Amino acid sequence: MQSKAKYRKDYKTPDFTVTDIFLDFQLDPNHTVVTAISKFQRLNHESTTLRLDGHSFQFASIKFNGEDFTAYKQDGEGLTLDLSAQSADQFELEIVTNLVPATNTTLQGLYQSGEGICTQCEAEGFRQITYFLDRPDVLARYSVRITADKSRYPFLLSNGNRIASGELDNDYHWVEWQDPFPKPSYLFALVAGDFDLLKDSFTTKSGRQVALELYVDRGNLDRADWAMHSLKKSMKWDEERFGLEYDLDIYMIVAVDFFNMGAMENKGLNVFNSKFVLANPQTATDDDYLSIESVIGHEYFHNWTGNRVTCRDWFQLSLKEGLTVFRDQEFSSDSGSRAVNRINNVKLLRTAQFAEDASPMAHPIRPEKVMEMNNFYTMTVYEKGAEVIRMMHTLLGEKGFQAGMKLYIAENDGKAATCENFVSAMERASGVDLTQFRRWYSQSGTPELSISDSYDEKMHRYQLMVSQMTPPTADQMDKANLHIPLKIALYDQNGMPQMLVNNGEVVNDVLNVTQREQLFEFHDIKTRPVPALLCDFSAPVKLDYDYTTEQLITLLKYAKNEFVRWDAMQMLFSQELRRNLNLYQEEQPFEFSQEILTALAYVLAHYQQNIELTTLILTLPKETEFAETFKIIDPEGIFVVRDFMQRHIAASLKEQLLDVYNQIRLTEYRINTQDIALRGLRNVCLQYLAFTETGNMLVNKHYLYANNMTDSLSALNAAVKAQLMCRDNLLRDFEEKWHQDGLVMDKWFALQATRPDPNVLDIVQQLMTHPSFNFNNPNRLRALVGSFINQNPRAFHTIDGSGYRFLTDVLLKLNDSNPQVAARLIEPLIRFGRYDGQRQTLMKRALERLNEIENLSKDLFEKIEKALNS
Ligand code: B3K
Ligand code: ZN
Repeated sequence: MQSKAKYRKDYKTPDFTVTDIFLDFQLDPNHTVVTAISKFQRLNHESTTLRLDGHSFQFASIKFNGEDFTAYKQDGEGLTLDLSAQSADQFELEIVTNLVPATNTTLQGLYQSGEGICTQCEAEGFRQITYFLDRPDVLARYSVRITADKSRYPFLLSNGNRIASGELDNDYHWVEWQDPFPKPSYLFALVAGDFDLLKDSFTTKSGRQVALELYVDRGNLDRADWAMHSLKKSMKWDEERFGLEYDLDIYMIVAVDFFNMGAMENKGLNVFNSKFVLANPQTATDDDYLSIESVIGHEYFHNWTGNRVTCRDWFQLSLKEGLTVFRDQEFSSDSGSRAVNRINNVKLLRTAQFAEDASPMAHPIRPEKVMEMNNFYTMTVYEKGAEVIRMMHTLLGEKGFQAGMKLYIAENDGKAATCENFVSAMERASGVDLTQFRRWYSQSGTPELSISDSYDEKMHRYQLMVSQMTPPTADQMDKANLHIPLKIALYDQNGMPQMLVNNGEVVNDVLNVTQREQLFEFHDIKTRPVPALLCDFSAPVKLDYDYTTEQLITLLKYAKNEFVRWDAMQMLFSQELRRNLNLYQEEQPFEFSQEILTALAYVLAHYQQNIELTTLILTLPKETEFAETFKIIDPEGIFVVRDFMQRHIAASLKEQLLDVYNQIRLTEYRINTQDIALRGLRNVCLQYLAFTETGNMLVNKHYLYANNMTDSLSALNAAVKAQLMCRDNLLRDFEEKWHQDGLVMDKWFALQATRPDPNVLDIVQQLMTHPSFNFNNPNRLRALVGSFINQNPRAFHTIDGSGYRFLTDVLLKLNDSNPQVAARLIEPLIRFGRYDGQRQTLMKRALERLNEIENLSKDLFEKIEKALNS
């Protein structure tokens, strides 16, 4: 299907809208009948044709004001109604469609998940349910009536309030729902099934009682508490920090096993990937607990930023996603350690988002051109989008920002808004000029800041010369100067921060970089300072400043700012890797700087001052993190050098690592910041110790004594990565214990897929026939195939091309069953520009093979076309 691209500049307000819709579902997995009765309103009085979106169903009939209607044309993507004979501006359409949820493997529209039935409508899935004005600027009031077999589907859910229900013959029953808030079709949801239900309630700050209902598969009630706890915490936090209160009397969350992404914020009825709901100490790791809290928060926060104020068109997606990611990041930072959260978000941005900017899919956070909207739920729209919001927060301060939020919501509540509406509210509420700042919305690519400095000993004057440049991207050649907030600090040789003074006046630590080249001057600086640049990653840019090892070690040891300390270590690791990669390519022996080892030993010795930070500093960047610092990536070389670094650190610091490992003793498993931090540090020590002589014994014991998934998995990971003797036994034990639990087995599949063994691809292929594997379940697929292609770069990029052929075979199959997941998995293949000629040729050949198939989905087509034309 070669459908056309849409452009942001072509936006037109709709000629018609729908004010009310009544949906009747006669639910059955093999034959569902949907009757949609909508009240239409003509907005453009000249218009005589009504175009409705719709596809992938059996269309039965259409009535206009109760009469059979035949003046329409049907095509693969919709229905065009000829209304030239109809003069009324208000009319009713009744449309009947037939669906087969059981065979809908796309997991969009209405589909079967396990024994239940559910929907996923964002972005354009509602058109797989009925013909409709399936665009976010058409807001209607929904009433929904669901009829189904009662024993199979005792729970029938939809958005809003449950207003009526009844029993029918043959053990059928029905329920009617009404959502008082007008909403776009992408927020519609329906769920039917048999569940265990966890009930609770929340009293809002104005004293309203909200019923909270969490639906999980039968038998999973013991894994539901954390999600419920997180929901209540989110509701409270949004009231306290943003002054935003929940609006309906009920909030429901349903966990399903078959889901294309993380979760969906449907009004009053969130549908979640069970991965982001279910947790108990035996099945979930500390990281799982934290991501559940963050995703539950994210979807809840959408109720205001997304649902009450929605997007005018899909080009504005970052309006709700960037802002809501910013809000969930703040939620996590207020709950745990701000620095740790910041570091983890920056890691993600620097690897995944920077890589996207450097790929054929580069786009601004507000894209200009889209073929398949599902392809734009990206790192750029979400994560860079959140960085853009964060920069506004930095420029305006919390007070100015909250004033902007208040104004934005007051002006746009109940409406479909644009990114411009948001920026304009921020600007008017704070008085800060954001004219140049707006370019972040239209310019793609990762800006580069080159900084040099000079110090005048006599004058006690320090200067920073800052220049900015954004290299061209696949989508956009010419780049303009951006408004970049650059946060800095100046340390003296003893690590004391210096006051920033210019001509006797204290200046802000956030410098406004707005020109191609700019000079910043500081006075009364007594000795040559060590600059900490881009503190807290104050802008999503790459920094180029020629740090010496000594300067970085000073920052690592003494900087007040935790982020700066971590970032200094990242740069030290990078320098070390780069140096050794050159040696590797020249076939020279490796070297490891003694100064860096001493610095690491210093950090480890002071771990009690900041346990979490110690863990993060000690953690060697992943291969993919290192890879992103190169224009042309050598996957084999990076693996070999990183492996050397890991073994060298382990061997040099083994006594100290073992000491810390032994000092940390936790008996009971508790999920709180302190214990998570201690487990984290103990486990990072274990990962290194696995590479020493006592590794096998320690890891084996760690696994045996583990009373929680964090520790079990950490041992298993160490055994696999260090290829220990105990590995096969442990893997087998884990499999025997958990083979019936898909979510837990995902951890095992992911570990198998990231084995350093030379025959890992054979193992992965074997595992695709494992009884716990299911090709149609995106979680399983992401765990096994996704981990192999994204987290095992050396194996995926094997020079014989076997990794590429394997992925192509998977994509050929997925193209038919689930194009959305296929388009996610194709990403590493379209990024061939980052590899040597031989790999490039093989990767392109794989893409050409895909390009030749007849029914290529537009999800894959859009990406392949961009890649091959780049
Ligand atoms: N809004 C959904 C994502 C929908 C993705 C559609 N392909 C979840 C979220 O961002 O909260
Ligand atoms: Zn979201």
